Amino acid sequence: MLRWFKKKLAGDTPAEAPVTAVAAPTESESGSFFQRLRERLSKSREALVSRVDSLFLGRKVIDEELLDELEEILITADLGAATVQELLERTRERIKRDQLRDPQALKAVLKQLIQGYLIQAEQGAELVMPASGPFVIMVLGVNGVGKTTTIGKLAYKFRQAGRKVLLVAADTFRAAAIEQLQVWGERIGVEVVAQQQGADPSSVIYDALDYARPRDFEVIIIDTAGRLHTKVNLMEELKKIKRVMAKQLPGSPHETMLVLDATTGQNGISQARQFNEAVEITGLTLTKLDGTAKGGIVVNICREFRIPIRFIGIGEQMEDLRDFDPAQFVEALFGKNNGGEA
Ligand SMILES: Nc1nc2c(ncn2[C@@H]2O[C@H](COP(=O)(O)OP(=O)(O)OP(=O)(O)O)[C@@H](O)[C@H]2O)c(=O)[nH]1
Ligand SMILES: [Mg+2]
Repeated sequence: MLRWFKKKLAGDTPAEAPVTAVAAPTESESGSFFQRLRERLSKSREALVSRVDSLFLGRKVIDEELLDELEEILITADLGAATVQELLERTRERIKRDQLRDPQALKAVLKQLIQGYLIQAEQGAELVMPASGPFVIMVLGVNGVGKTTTIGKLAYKFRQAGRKVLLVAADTFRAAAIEQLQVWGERIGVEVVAQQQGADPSSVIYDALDYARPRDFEVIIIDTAGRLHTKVNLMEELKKIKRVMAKQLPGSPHETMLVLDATTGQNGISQARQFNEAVEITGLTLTKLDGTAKGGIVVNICREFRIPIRFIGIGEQMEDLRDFDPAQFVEALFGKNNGGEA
């Protein structure tokens, strides 16, 4: 849990050190934890792995026809055309090199290649914590993807870890956005800084950072609007917010987190591209992986952007935000029984 900041928040990491440590859950915790993840990913698993299984059932050889059908499954599972092409090319190389004949071996290769994409996106992307002062996370994404909910869940995680958290309601555009954050704040027991609807988001944030300074907040999470009058406005607004923050608290935001809704599939790719061009995204959260068959999008995103997925949302409850762990994710998709089995 809280893999990427646990150490620093526990106060035992040297300043400016990358944070990598994981607090390992107990065996029974990890068992039920993993089962829940598996359960929530069941639609994606059906769309990808169960279909691959039925394709391979009873087949003794790997031939072009089999590969064609595999291609179709991968495309349908939202891995994206370019990713699928590359995946198949690499698969063909492996078949040739290792002289693979057995479709089951092909499944293992597929799993390995997919995991490779997910791990690759994580490399060199460790979060460097500030030597002192609060850790500031700016959360963005188009409307309805789950920003505010993710912030609530994230704040809950930090609270569970005993951290002093401040939420900032910088979505001043949408009616009820401020109250929604306040409701989360109350539910979790964390403070929320807000002004009236229509206030300038940058000045809300400015005041919030001012407020936080003498009060020893350890984590500040900022909610932003998903929609303004135009998309250009939104991007310009976000750029401005970043500038204001960097000036007031050098180094912040320490994390610019884009939230993407997994159910929108390939659409998420173009959102990531646009936001990344405007404000340079440092981490992703993928929401609504429960109840969607489009989980393959995770692979596509990792291959396209090399921006680490920090968290995945697998439900609407407070506990339904998970650290994204490539090995665990692939296991939950491909695995038969529990964490240990392939
Ligand atoms: N099933 C499921 N629903 C989710 C998840 N994350 C968010 N939601 C739901 O998605 C809806 C929109 O979530 P919000 O957090 O309000 O989204 P937002 O990005 O803040 O939206 P705007 O403020 O309008 O831009 C809510 O009904 C959430 O409960 C998730 O991981 N799984
Ligand atoms: Mg919101």
